[in-house]
Amino acid sequence: MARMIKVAAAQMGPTARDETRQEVVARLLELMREAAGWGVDVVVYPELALTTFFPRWAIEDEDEIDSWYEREMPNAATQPLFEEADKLGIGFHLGYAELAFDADGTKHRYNTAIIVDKTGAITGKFRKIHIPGHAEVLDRPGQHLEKRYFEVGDLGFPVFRAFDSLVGMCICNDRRWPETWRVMGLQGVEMVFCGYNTPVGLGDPYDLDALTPFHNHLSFQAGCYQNATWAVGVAKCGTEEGFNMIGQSCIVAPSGEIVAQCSSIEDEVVVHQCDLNAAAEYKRDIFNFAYHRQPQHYRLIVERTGAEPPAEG
Ligand code: CDV
Repeated sequence: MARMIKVAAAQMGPTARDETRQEVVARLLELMREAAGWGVDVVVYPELALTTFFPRWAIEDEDEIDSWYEREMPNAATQPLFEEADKLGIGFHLGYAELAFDADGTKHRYNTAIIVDKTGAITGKFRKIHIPGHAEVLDRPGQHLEKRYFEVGDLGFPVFRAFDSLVGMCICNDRRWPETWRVMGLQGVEMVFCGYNTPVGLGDPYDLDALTPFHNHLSFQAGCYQNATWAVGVAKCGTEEGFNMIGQSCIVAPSGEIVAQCSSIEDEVVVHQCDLNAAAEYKRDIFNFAYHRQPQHYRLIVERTGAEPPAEG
């Protein structure tokens, strides 16, 4: 018997630096209502969905830096999203910059995503692990300064029971790393939500712009296939404050096939009805980890070939 979950990738076009949270939330509400009209169970928004991609700038003023982060979730600006989700009976996934404080007042900055259920309650939280880019400004046309603004997430890659399925999250650069998918795959993940802001044209000396769209889909398709899971990959894209970011938001099946994809670089919703049993079939057969995957053999390979892990640095 089919086990269905209907998902929407709610891609966002550019967000201006001076766009308020309220203005952004109005866009998110419109996307949510469109998804609800399609009878969707959960709508997936991008990484850092509430603001422009501020890590492209080297901001010095602490108060200004703090202004890009959310101190609590929900808060006054985002509360309407939670209320609309409850009213429409739709879940959502939202990426945002999070300011967290220890009991002693120590401040932490994370690139965070949450899962919200159909009653508007937060049921899962993830903090980005693979923080890309640099902390210091480089001599090149564009910057990607995430290391300046975010600590490495401290929650691992948990898998949650949500929407009658096992759901995991990763954020943007996390999707490029096989261990991201495998850690969730080992927990039986059936559906992965991943928002991204992927720039092109920064003038990186190893500029691979022409391959960036290919690597985006390659990461999702390989991760899904090798770990027998669905994924929803959602971009914030287009020309934002003069910088270009790829679109290509997609829904990917456990076969590795893209079953839905955005065609614009603007706000756009694509929908797919996903049969979780398609994931179960791959988990039962070719990617039956318990049956076929034997980590003790990997150790033997290292011992017999004398292979050493590469040196750090
Ligand atoms: N926001 C990101 O994590 N962006 C990275 C870029 C910098 C490579 C990405 O993986 O798309």
